[in-house]
Amino acid sequence: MGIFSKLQNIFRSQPEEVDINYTHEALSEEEQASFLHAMREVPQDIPSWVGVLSTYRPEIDASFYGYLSYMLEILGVAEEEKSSFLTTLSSWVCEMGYTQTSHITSELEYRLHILLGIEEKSEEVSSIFSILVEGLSKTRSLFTQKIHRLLSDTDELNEEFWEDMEAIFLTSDVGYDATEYIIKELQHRVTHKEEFIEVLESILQKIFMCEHRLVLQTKPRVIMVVGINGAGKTTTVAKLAHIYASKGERVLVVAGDTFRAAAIEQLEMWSKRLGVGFFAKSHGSDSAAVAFEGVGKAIAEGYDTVLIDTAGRLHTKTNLMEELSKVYRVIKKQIPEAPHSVILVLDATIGQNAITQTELFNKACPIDEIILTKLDGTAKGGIAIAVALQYKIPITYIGLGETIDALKEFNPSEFTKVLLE
Ligand SMILES: Nc1nc2c(ncn2[C@@H]2O[C@H](COP(=O)(O)OP(=O)(O)O)[C@@H](O)[C@H]2O)c(=O)[nH]1
Ligand SMILES: [Mg+2]
Repeated sequence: MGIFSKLQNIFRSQPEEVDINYTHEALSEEEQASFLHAMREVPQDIPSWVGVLSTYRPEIDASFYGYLSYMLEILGVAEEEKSSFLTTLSSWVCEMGYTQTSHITSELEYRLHILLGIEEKSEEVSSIFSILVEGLSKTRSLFTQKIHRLLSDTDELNEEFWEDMEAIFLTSDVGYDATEYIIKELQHRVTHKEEFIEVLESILQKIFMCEHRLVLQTKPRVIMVVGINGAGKTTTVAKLAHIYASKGERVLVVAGDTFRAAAIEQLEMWSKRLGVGFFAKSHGSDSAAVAFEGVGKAIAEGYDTVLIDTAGRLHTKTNLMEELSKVYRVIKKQIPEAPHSVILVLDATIGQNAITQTELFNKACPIDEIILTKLDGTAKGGIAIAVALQYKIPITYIGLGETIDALKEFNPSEFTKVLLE
């Protein structure tokens, strides 16, 4: 069925009764009408429909399936397809232990794309620059607009101006130390407000240009990904696997988060989808052993790149940091100069906590790169500045969404330009 007839279905007068397992708590007529109305109001695409569903049912309960079933009905999905879709989805949700709709939106969208046979539209915004602009819109709206407003309201660069400017930096999560440093530099170098943006741009660019540690690259290249639970490690491993695989490399992903059974499955699902190698042991096994054997497999089977996902929390009383440094050490037993890179994944929405986390993880195993995730969902992109300045660790990529291609190489001058535009 084409998209056109699906749209027609949306606009047809009244849908028939939905009666499958999950809808025994049938929606009332009012509920149906209101949902149908909401579906009609939004742009007619999968992410928007899933958005409506998630507004109506933020929690995955029986009634969530009722609404989802009704949504599929509206979209004209045949009865049999619909019930098999709901059965597989609900057993996946159960296995993964998800309870919030927001946690499954990207998976749900992916499955709906397949079910409805609609092409993914992720390529629509082709230029990286425009993706950046879009992804960083929340950060920019706060940070940049405030700076520009203050500049236009100011005649002379007096004490009051600098205090107001400092407040803008602090509320954008640039952090106290970084703010102090930047303001001092600015006071030193800016004499007319016309030069302000240009000077700030050059200060920020310099902050972002940290030296990369140079490591002799043998094959396989071993990359270890660390960070707290929910930071976006597993997703980032998948995104990186996608980047390397698209360059024609043979990639192996290793499920080192043995704490959550769901984490292993999540990675396995990504590996299947991306067609990259996958290595895991059972849930609860020693993550250092998983890393050791994973790297062994990569050597034996001639992989180009190994990406090792790790836990962000442990079920035993063992200290997470000890566990990570053990993983780090056993990798070296396989290849002395590995891991070639330890990547710390930081959720940009956590603001100043990122500093504490960097400190902590850096003690467990020296961090070579930082990837900032969820910059699409925060007004606190200033944390990038704080982390880069404080630790001199390069930010190499930024996460701008949940889809597989929403990981962009971090380019200091581009990032600064977008931030200050
Ligand atoms: N909006 C947004 N969500 C992200 C990004 N990266 C990861 N996520 C989401 O954050 C949640 C946690 O990610 P996950 O990879 O499981 O985190 P982990 O516990 O560190 O492995 C998931 O719902 C991801 O889809 C990003 O760049 N932007
Ligand atoms: Mg994970």
